[in-house]
Amino acid sequence: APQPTTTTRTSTSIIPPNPTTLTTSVTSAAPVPTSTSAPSPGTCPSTPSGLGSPVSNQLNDPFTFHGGGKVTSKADWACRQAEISQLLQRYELGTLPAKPSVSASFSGNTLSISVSEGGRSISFSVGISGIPSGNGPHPAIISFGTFGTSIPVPAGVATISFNNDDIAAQQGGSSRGSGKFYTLYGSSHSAGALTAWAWGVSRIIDALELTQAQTRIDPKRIGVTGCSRNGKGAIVAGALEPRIALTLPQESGAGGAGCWRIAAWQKRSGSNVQDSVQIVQENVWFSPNFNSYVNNVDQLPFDHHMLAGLIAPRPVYIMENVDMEWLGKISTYGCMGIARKQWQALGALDKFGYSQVGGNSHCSFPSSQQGSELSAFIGKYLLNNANAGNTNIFRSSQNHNFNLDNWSPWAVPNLA
Ligand code: MCU
Repeated sequence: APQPTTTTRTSTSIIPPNPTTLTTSVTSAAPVPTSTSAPSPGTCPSTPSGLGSPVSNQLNDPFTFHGGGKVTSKADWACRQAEISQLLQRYELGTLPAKPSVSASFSGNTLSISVSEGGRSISFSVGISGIPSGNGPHPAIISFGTFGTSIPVPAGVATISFNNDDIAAQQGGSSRGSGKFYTLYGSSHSAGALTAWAWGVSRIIDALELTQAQTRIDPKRIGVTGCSRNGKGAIVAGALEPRIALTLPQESGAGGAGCWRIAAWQKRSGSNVQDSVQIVQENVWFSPNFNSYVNNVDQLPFDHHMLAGLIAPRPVYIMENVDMEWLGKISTYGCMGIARKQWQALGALDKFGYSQVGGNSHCSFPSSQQGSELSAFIGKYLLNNANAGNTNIFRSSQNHNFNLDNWSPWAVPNLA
């Protein structure tokens, strides 16, 4: 595979054109992150407004704050994650609303969820199947899409079917602003469908916390999965909701496990990849705010290795495909190979899996990923079986000859 040339990869410190038009407000100190390693209030550096620098076609340094300071501890990392989340929301995903008021009831395998905010309310429900017998509490996997999950869920783990399209429609450009999320927050809310779905996943977990005695589901052992467009949903939900214990995106491709800059570089050399320019024309997965940046992704203060890094050090197992360039075979391999450095920094490589194989049709689960990979992740991180197998995985069935270090010219600190 082609590599970035040094001449086009060394631009640094270029101030983006018209920075004032890109700046909405000065953001004060980052909100206190909700991850388990959250530092005490007031300890995070403030995030300067604007896109910052450098503009670069290499992948951004996750270990340097937007204001320039270095990440040198776990507490810094939690601050940096909160900052990265804010930047992703500001320029790409749209705003994730604060927790609204939620009530829930469980009857006949249906969990009914009512949400209200600012005088408006909506309700939606999810089916829970395969709840094991016994008091538990038992783990569960939230599966995007109404037609069941495409990964095999083992006995002992329930499946929660999430009709994500009901929360935010994804029927092309005309579905912008449709769905229950927008009924609640208004059709011009900045959130794209991915953010709206992550909000829906959070409300399911709120509801599980309220009904644990009835559902017998453990809200602390919840996985999330989905394939393709719904795989993008799964990785964004894992990134934005720290209560997700295991993130399992399948064939999420561009806009999921793929990096914008890698796809843009491939596109420049004529490859038929899905890139930022095309994806915002195809569907409403992202905020309309992202449209201003899709033609020059090099100015973004993040890429999707940092979306994935919002999960670190929680466990993630990313399943991808080598058969179709459109699905981001190189952009997901490079992006996640570099994302992995965040788990490395945290001493948590046993919580990172990336596995890329071919020969299966899109979204059908290949058996080569089951026994020693998916089962190991679910066994260890949802079923609490420490001996479920190796979960330090980074592999592709193809050699892409892609130099991960050339794309990530920054040091990996030891934050463990
Ligand atoms: C990989 O996810 C998407 C892809 O981004 C789209 O370009 C294509 O139209 O659909 C894929 C998908 O969701 O397939 C089910």
